[in-house]
This record gives sequence, C-alpha cells and structure tokens, in this order.
Amino acid sequence: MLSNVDPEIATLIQAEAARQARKLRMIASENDVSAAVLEATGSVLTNKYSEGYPGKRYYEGQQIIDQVEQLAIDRAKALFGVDHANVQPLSGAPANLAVYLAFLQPGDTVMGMSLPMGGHLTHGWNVSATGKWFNAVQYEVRKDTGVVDMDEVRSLAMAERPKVIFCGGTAIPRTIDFPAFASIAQEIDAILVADIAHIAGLVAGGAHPSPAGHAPVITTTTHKTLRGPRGAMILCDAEHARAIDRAVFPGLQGGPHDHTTAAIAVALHEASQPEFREYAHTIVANARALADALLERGFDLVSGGTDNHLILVDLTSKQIAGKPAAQALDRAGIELNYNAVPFDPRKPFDPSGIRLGTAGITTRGLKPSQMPLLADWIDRAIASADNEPALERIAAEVEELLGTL
Ligand code: DSN
Repeated sequence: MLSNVDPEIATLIQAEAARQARKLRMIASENDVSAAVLEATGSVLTNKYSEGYPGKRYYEGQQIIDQVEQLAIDRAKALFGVDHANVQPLSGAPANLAVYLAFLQPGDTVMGMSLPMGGHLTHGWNVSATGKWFNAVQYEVRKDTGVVDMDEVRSLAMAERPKVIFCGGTAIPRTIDFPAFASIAQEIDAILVADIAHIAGLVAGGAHPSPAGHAPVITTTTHKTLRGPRGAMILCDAEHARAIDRAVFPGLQGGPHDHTTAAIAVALHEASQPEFREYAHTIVANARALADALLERGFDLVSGGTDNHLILVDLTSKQIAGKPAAQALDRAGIELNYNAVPFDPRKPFDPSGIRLGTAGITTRGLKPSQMPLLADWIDRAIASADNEPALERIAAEVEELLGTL
C-alpha cells in the first residue's frame, strides 16, 4: 500500500483528490478520467519496455504488449476514420515535433497560428525549438472579429510557401475550417497538419467537424476533451505512415509508455460508445450556455462566444487583469487559467484574459441550465477579487452544488 510505503506522497495524492472534488475544474485542457482509464494507467504495464512497433520490437516479452498497442491503434483508426495511427508520442509537443522530423529539414518554412492568437508553442512560436530551428510564419485572428480570416491565411501561404501548415491550437473558441485549410495547403503543395488536441473528444463525439479526409496528418493529445490519460497520437493517411512512425521511433523516442497506451485504448473504447456522443454535445451546450450567461453579465468574449468547449474572456473592460482574476476565482472554488487574448497589450505572464473550458464540469454532471449560476459566481468573484469573505462564500456554494452531483 502506498500509504505504508510513502505516507507523505499518499497524503498528498489524497489531498489532491479532495481538492479536485471540491473545485469547479474549468481548465480547458483538463478533464476527469474514468476509473477504468485510471486503473489501466496504474497497471503493471508500467514495468515493460517495448521499443519498436507491434510485431517488430527490440525487446522480448511483447506477447501481451503487442496486443495492447494493436488494440489502441485499431480503435484510433476506427474512431477517427483514418488509415494509420501512431499511439506512442509521449505528449502533444513531442507529437508535433515528430511532424517536423518527418517532413521538414531545419530552416524549412512552416506556418501555424501564433501563440497569443490561440495557437500552440509547437506551431512555430519563437521561444519553441519549432520557432528557433525552422522558418516559422504565423497567422493571426482578425482584430475586429477575433476569428481567423481564411483569405489572410491564403495570402500568407502564397507569399511564404510553407512545406507544412498547422491548424488548431490551444485557445480557439470557434470551429476550425478544415476544408478551407486543406484547399490552401493543396494550392501550394504543403502538408496540412490538424492539431486537434483540444477538440479530439468533440470530433470523436460528432460535436465538431472532423479533419479526416482534409488533413493528411492529425495530431492530438489524449487527455483533454477525449478524456484519456496524459498522452498523444498521430493519425495519418497511408502515404505518410512510414515517415511518421520513423519520426516517433527511433527519431525522437525510445520505449513507449505501455501503461499509457493501454489507457488510451480504454479511452478510445469509451469514446466510441453512444453515451460519449451525448457527452461531447453536452460539453458544447454547456459552453454555449455559459458564454451567453457571461455576455449577459457584460463580459467581453473573444470572437463573441464559442462553438466548442472553450471560452476566452478579455477582462480589460472589467478593470482587472487575467492573473488576479484567475487567483480570486481559484479561491472561490473555480479553477481556470489566465491567458493572453489576441493583440494583448499585457505580457504573457500577466495577460488580460482568462480561459475556461467545460469538458471537466460536464464530466462532473453539470448541465446547461446550471450555467447561469456559474456565470453569476464568476461575475461575483471577479467583482470581489479583494474580498476574502465574499470569495469564501462562493467557494462554499460551489462545494455545496458539487456535493449534490
Ligand atoms: N496544455 C495545453 C493547454 O493548456 O491548452 C497547452 O500546451
């Protein structure tokens, strides 16, 4: 028993479980996994080393592991409708790095959405290896709409002729137009990579259009809306399968984390069930209801609302920055992250916005009818950021609601 061997860590894990239970967990990249996913993650598969791929390993004793990984691969292919799946990348950033290794040489041109506009570090942002070692060109959102303008993306692509185009990101509240990105990529013979880390569960559940058939390469983490363990996958067409597999192993990694692979397989099984479709649609319904309720309370939402699980709030008009707001909300029992907003005049470590997601609270069982109450708590907490008793009162109300679920 952990509590006998290492009571300090056991106590901390228990404390974290209790903390998670009493909070409205609204970090857009987090979720609550099922007991089945947790059990697979904590299994004896963590004892195994299995460099290589099913049927072609560099270590013995793969009789069971090969079946586990093949199941994960087959389930990923079936769920997302793709030719090939690599389930070994250790997380989202390594998955995207594998794309660079597969298709680019250092100095080649890559195009992605800039980080402060909602993209990801690994889509060519300047502090990332992808921005330092490659010629990264970055598209933005329009200042007046907060949404990507596909004509601007096309003009930039025509001028810069990147070999790889990334679409997707970490703070995009609107539907990603995969067919439009695909037609731009086709025009300049670039490879389109759809990074669906945030929306993979919505895609699997039919609550966001799928990039399959538009993007020949798709990367995703497995732990956000998809509700699996901390891991990642690269899905692709048959033409790019060999390059992707060689880039992941031996290009970037040694042995895969087999316990994670098993848990990914479990999450993919769960995501293929009819209940998951309902879950994915409820995530979006919750986000829309929350966005409406926040708008009614005078909040300024980037792009004016949401089509998915994510809401990006610019707090400038509320005369508070993102960080003190996020810290006050945390004390009020509502956990989220401070986030840059497009064209943010403030610095990334002290930006103007907050980012909220509804995947976790939907797993907890919250419904659209409860979103006005959440918006009210958010509004009250932000208005009372320096008022500890007021924040404590909200935290007590949050705990009471969560106790009824
Ligand atoms: N972890 C991702 C997110 O929070 O969206 C960024 O890497």
